Order: sequence, then structure tokens, then C-alpha cells
Amino acid sequence: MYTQGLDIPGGEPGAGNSAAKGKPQTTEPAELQADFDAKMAADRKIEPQDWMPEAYRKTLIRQISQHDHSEIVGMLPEGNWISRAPSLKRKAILLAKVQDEGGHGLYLSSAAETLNASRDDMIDALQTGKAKYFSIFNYSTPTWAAVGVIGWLVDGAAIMNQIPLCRCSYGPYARAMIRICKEESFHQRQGLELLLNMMQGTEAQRAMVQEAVNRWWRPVLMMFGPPDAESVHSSQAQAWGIKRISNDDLRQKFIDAAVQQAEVLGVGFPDPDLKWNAERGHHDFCAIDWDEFWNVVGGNGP
Ligand code: FAQ
Repeated sequence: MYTQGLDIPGGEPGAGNSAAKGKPQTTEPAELQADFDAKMAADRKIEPQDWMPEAYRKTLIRQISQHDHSEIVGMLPEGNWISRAPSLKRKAILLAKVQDEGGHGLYLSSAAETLNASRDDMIDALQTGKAKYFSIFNYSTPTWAAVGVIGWLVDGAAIMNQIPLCRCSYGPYARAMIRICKEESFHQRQGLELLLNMMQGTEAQRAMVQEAVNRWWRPVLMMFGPPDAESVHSSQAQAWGIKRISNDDLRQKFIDAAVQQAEVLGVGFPDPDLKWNAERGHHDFCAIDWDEFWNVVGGNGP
């Protein structure tokens, strides 16, 4: 596993960025741990110069670097469409969006570097398969409508997942997420607006939108990660204030919001079980194919 397998150079075991100012008052492990625990209990931020447990540091490097890789790999399916955008306006919007994703990758690499992770090691972990990137970016974009669906649903799911990360216990990650979320909301809006335009167009354009929604809906639901019962990192990440809301709860919030937006757009989702459950106060939806998810994560996707 990446958190255990990657030997990141620099810093004493358990230290943050030792080059930074503000040395701890004590070097006794029990006192350092007690100080860290007190910050967690008080919901205070951990900063690079603070002492932190080695497992906390490695968990953050795993998550932040995978997030970074997802932003960079996520540029590829949309980048393909820049030279084929149907108008100057759409081309300018798409160019700005793809550049933003590259910028997000840079903020995140910088946040990981404050934990003494080197960019070379992070890239190496990606290329040797130790580090992951979001499974969604393995799905293809054969039509212009897919570009709109990426904005509406993929960025929409990303925002749902990333807003709670603005309150992450690690300061540099939390602060990077605030700016990223602002930019992601432009990305989601441009996708929705692109699709609204197409839905007001010809029959063929409406069919193209529905076809793209049909292909992307289920993979988008997988973006939130495995079900809580199978999420190996969740309980520790929640105890450390890295993860604030569980995978399943975020997925449910996203579905409830997306159903309302689909009504405005005039598209349906390919799920016969999708219906409002008054007792739960949420929409029910059909089982997700987790074998497909793990296959795609393992490199055997489309
Ligand atoms: N794809 O125990 P958990 C964007 C892995 S991109 C692939 O639940 P955790 C830019 C997970 O890593 C959005 N693998 O793990 C854009 C772990 O494997 P590991 C990027 C996944 O960390 C948009 C294993 O499954 N956002 O916005 C996925 O507690 C549009 C067990 O999972 C982030 O990265 C997946 N979807 O929770 C660009 C958000 N999900 O590491 C262009 C930050 C899980 O043991 C167009 N990350 N896995 O080998 C997180 O919030 C968390 O890491 C989760 C997973 C929620 C993704």
C-alpha cells in the first residue's frame, strides 16, 4: 500500500517540515502525541512545522498526491476537445477550465511538499501503480455532450467531496481546497449551462446529452469511493479530521441534489430504482457495480 510502501526522504520520523519555524517545546514522544491529540480534540489545524504522527503524515501524502494526480489526469479527456469545441466561446471556457485543473494539481503538489513529499517520488508512485487517480477519468468522451456531463456531474461530485475537505485538519490542504472549490463551482456551472443549451437545441442534440448521461451516471457515483463498510481508510481519516463526511453520505447528498438538477435539464438517470423515499428523506438508488470500480482502478477499464 502506498502509505506503507513509499519511503519519503527528509524530516525526522514523525516530524512535519522540520525546516519550518516554530520548533516543538518538547521532544518527548508521549508529550508530542498528547499535544497533537489536544489539537485534534479542539479541532485546531495542524501546520507543517507541527509535530505529527508518521501515519497521519503518510495518510495525507497518499490522499493529497492521489488528488493531485486526479486533477492532472482529469485534464486529458477534456483537453482532447479544446481543438474541437463548437464555438469560440466554448473553446475559451474549456481552455480556462483545463488550465484551472492544472493549477489545482500545482496547489496540491505544493501542499504535499509541505509534508516533505517530493514531486519525483509522487510521480514515480503514480507511474509504478502505487498511487491511484480517480477511476472516472478512464471513461471516454466520444461526443461534445460528454464534456458537458463532466462539468455537470464529475465536477459536481468533486465539489460535494471537496467542500468538507476545506475543513480538513491539515492547514495547507484545507486552504488549497478553498480556492479549488471556488474554481470547481465555475466548472460545474459551465457544464450545466452547456447541457441546457444543447437541451434547447435539436432532437439529435437532446439525444446526445441523454446518451452521455446514461454512460457517465454510474461511474460518477463510484467517485465517492467504496461503500463505508469497505472503506479501509475512513475511520482513521475521520478520527484525524481529514475526512469529515463518509463516502456513502456524500454519495447520497450528491444523488439527492443531482435528481433536482436533472429535472431542470429535462434528462433522466439510467436507474429504475431511483425514487424518493419519504421515510429516509433521501432518494433510493440501485446497487453499484463495485467489481467494475475495482477493475477500472486496477487498470482494466474502458
Ligand atoms: N478512484 O478507504 P477509502 C477533480 C481508493 S478530481 C480511484 O474510502 P479514502 C478534478 C482509495 O484511494 C477529484 N480510487 O479511501 C477534475 C483507496 O485506495 P488506496 C479528485 C479510489 O482515501 C474534475 C481505496 O479506494 N478528488 O475534481 C476512488 O478514505 C473534472 C479505498 O478507499 C479527490 O481526490 C476513486 N474514485 O477515501 C478534473 C478528493 N475512491 O489509497 C477534470 C480527495 C477511493 O488504499 C474534470 N480524496 N479509491 O490505494 C478523498 O476525499 C478520499 O481519498 C476518497 C477515498 C473519498 C476519494
